[in-house]
Amino acid sequence: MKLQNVVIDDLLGESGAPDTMGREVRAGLTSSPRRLPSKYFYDTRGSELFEEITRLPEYYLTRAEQALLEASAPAIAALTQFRELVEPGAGSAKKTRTLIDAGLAEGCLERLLLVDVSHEMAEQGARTMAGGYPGLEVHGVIADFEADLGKIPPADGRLVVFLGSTIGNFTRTEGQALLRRIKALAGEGGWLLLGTDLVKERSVLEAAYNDSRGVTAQFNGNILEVVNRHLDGNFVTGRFEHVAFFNEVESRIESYLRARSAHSVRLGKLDLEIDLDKGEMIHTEISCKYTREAVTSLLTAAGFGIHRWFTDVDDTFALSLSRVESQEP
Ligand code: AVJ
Repeated sequence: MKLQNVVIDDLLGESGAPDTMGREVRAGLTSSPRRLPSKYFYDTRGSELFEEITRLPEYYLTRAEQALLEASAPAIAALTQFRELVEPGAGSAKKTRTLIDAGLAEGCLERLLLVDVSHEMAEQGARTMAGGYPGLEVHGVIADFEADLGKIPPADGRLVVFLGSTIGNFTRTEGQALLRRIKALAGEGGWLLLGTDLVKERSVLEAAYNDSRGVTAQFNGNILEVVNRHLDGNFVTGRFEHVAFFNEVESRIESYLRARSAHSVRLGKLDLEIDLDKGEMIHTEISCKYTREAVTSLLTAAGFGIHRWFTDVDDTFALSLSRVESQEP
């Protein structure tokens, strides 16, 4: 089917260059403690495993956020009158659809801008949406939201959505920098809908990252397969154990891969060999958990002002709707 309402652009810059991953992996694996950038979880298999995680009984985040979206989308559309919906990062179509339907019902929405680092996700996502919503103008952009957001032309009337507690994968400093780039994308008077997981009982948080079926463990281990494939490595996933716990001081889940025994790993493309001790951990992810004050402070520091705070009766998860207050850096 030939669609008339879709345009795809590739803006992927430096960060897409083949040696970027090599540089980042070398730096991470030779530092102490060793670490791997969590963005490398998401190859095709990793994205499938994450989808599976969202359906696990222990992983409450996605369901809690979806329920909040369904309850708040009409109010968000009525308040913001958004003409363009912008979604950086791989968003599940379900979330986006809830907001699109509300924007169309309100009569304000005209345009959809989907940004993804993966060529297939951006193109496929945009085409699916264009087919499903023939009245919408759909723009798919291939870009890394950590590096290329500044290349997307500005526009008025934007609502940028950054959902799924993806912001939680960044430290406060990184998160603030990312929110400032999102602010530039949102434009003067633009809006941001941010999804954040909230601090709660340790047992609930830890269960969400240590599911009984071991899907999260597979998801964590998959990062080694990604590294192997791209950098000609010989990591053996079975030689590592999944470790995830709540660090209360930092208010975040920290995930690691722990070597079950001492062994060496070689990355051919990097001409790098690392010697791991028994029990040595490779840090793979942080998933920050917020209080309302922490979200407010993060948004304020980035130049946004909170207009609405949507949460469930148990304070499981929050959606905050905020507006660009100042484009000053
Ligand atoms: C998609 C990044 C929000 O941190 O909760 C799920 C990824 N990691 N289980 C999260 C994830 C382990 C997830 N984010």
